[in-house]
This record gives sequence, structure tokens and C-alpha cells, in this order.
Amino acid sequence: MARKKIALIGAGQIGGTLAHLVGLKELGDVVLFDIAEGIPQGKGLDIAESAPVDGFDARYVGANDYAAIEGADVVIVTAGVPRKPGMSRDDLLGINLKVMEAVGNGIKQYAPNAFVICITNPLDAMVWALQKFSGLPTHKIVGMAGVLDSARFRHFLADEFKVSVKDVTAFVLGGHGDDMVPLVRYSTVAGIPLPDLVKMGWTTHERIAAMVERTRKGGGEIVNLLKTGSAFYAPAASAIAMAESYLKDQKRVLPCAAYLNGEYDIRGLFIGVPVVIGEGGMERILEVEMSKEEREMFAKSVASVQGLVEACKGINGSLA
Ligand code: A3D
Repeated sequence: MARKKIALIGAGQIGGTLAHLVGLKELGDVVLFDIAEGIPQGKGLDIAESAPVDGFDARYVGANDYAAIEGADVVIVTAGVPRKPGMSRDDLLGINLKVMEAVGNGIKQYAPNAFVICITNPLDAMVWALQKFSGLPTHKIVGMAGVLDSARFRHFLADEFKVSVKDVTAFVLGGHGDDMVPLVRYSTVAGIPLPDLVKMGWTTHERIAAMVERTRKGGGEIVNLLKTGSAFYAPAASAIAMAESYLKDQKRVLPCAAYLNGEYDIRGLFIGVPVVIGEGGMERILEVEMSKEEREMFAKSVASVQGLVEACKGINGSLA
């Protein structure tokens, strides 16, 4: 059986890390695409030269021409510009919208049957624009944010409780950004919801609130430390989990920015919700009950995504 083909559009910090993880996990052959000449070729060759040491088989191609992604099974998009200190995700809108147009056209021409995962920020608006530009069916394109946001929350919780990250689950909804909605009562340690852990004396409401806040600002915390770019190891690992669930039909339940068509009373936007990812792409959306307060937070988050989508329509008339 031929190996799967995984195209990575953008060979920057996340793109390079994705390429390495695809090899280490033997998910398939890799095409690294970038407009910068030499970078995708150089990173591809460097990783290919690590393969004999780590003992994995994968072919690496670096390219500056979209023809190289032809027939890709999975496309992961990181092309664009990341945040610098002081920049919000929304500042990236105009620049990255143009990039999505070029990427969307490339996917439409060469990989119309791929499962596409968008990472470029501002995420919820960029995945929306990429779907429009590419013309992909809405179940074949999702945005990566929730897996990362919940991984951050899980890390903070595991650290707080001194337990394995494996036994901590976390649940976040809504747009990627400072108004994402972590659902505390659906977050657990070995199945025990966080409010019960407060009752058991493991932690306090205040400490959980502080961890929620740190999760919301988790991207900015890394940007301020790195000073020259944004997080890339955890974002790459998160997108790989989504790609693997599709390629291996794992049917994992993962929070992704998915196209809503009436679910949660929303139509025509990509919003972070729990979905099942399997061989059919985004196969099912889970609709969970929310409290009044959670619904209000969710509505606020949705409104900010809607605002960005309207801004995209204002910049590019063909999207209106
Ligand atoms: P970076 O290392 O700058 O890589 C981006 C790459 O895109 C560079 O190599 C560019 O040359 C390339 N590029 C620019 N324009 C084009 C184009 N038109 N076609 C093809 N390639 C192009 O950034 P990064 O890898 O650190 O981050 C990539 C994106 O992910 C940024 O938009 C970040 O803001 C975003 N990001 C999102 C999350 C989420 O959780 C959603 C987390 C972290 C970063």
C-alpha cells in the first residue's frame, strides 16, 4: 500500500516541527511547501537525514510550487505571519487573508480531496476564509485551536495536582483567543470533575480560575517569552493528533474549529466545539449543555469570531 501524502503549507516554526513529527510517527511522506526558497528544501533534507538515526521511513520533498502537493491526503496550513510581542491575533488578519487566498487556490487545484487542518491566525476567521477560497466541503476542513488550548489547561492542572497529564482531561469551547470558554465542570482528573476536586480539598475555585485565565492567555505568555515568534511545539503536536485521527480513522473526540450549520444555534461560522474526526473528516459535532454563564461567554466568543469574518468580507469583496 502506498504511503499517505501529507502536505505542509508553510515551512516555518510550526511547519518544520510538523514535518519532524510526521516522520517520527511514520504517518506518511511529507511535502513541505513555502514561498521562501530553500527553507522547505533545507528543512526537508535535514529531517530526512535524521531518519536513519531515528529509524523511520518517510520521503521528504521541499517545494515552492503548488504542483508538489498534488493528491495529498492531508494538508496542514501554517502559511502566514505569526504574532510579535504587542500584536494581537487580529492584527494578522489582512496579511494572512491574502495568504489564505493563495493557499485556497493551490488546494482547490491540486488537493481537492484532502482533509485540511488550518492553523494560521486569527484561526477561526482564517479557516472560514480558507474554506471559501478552496471550495472544500465543510466536513473536510477544520481549524486547530481547541486541542492546543485544552492541552495547555491540562498541563497546568496536572502540574497543580501533581498527577500525570494522561489522567487529566480538559474541555474548551468557543473561538481561539482570549475569550475562549474552558468548561471547568467537564474537565476532569481520572473522570472526577474539577468542582468535585475542589470539594475534596485538592484545589480551590480561585486557583482554578487562575489556571483558566492562564490558559486563555497561554499563547501570549509564550510570545512574550520567545520575543521573536509564537508557540510551535504544542501547536504542531495538536495538529498531528488531529491528522492522525483522520488517517487512522481513530474517531477521536477533539475540540476543533468546525463549520456549524445550526448546531449551537449558529450557522455559517467555524467555532471551537468537540467533534469526532475519522476517515470521513469531521464526522460529528457534539452539542453539550451549557449553563447560563457559559452560554454568555460562548456568545461573546462567537461575536468576536463573527466580527473578524465581517472584517474579512470587508477586505475581500469576493467573500461577502
Ligand atoms: P513562521 O515560523 O513565521 O512560519 C510561517 C511560514 O509561512 C514562513 O516560513 C513563511 O515564509 C510562510 N509563508 C508566508 N506567506 C506564505 C504564502 N503565501 N505561502 C506559503 N507560505 C507562506 O510562523 P509559525 O510557523 O510560528 O506560525 C504559523 C501560523 O500559525 C501563524 O499565523 C501563527 O499565528 C499561527 N499559530 C496558530 C496557533 C493556534 O493555536 C491557532 C498557535 C500558534 C501559531
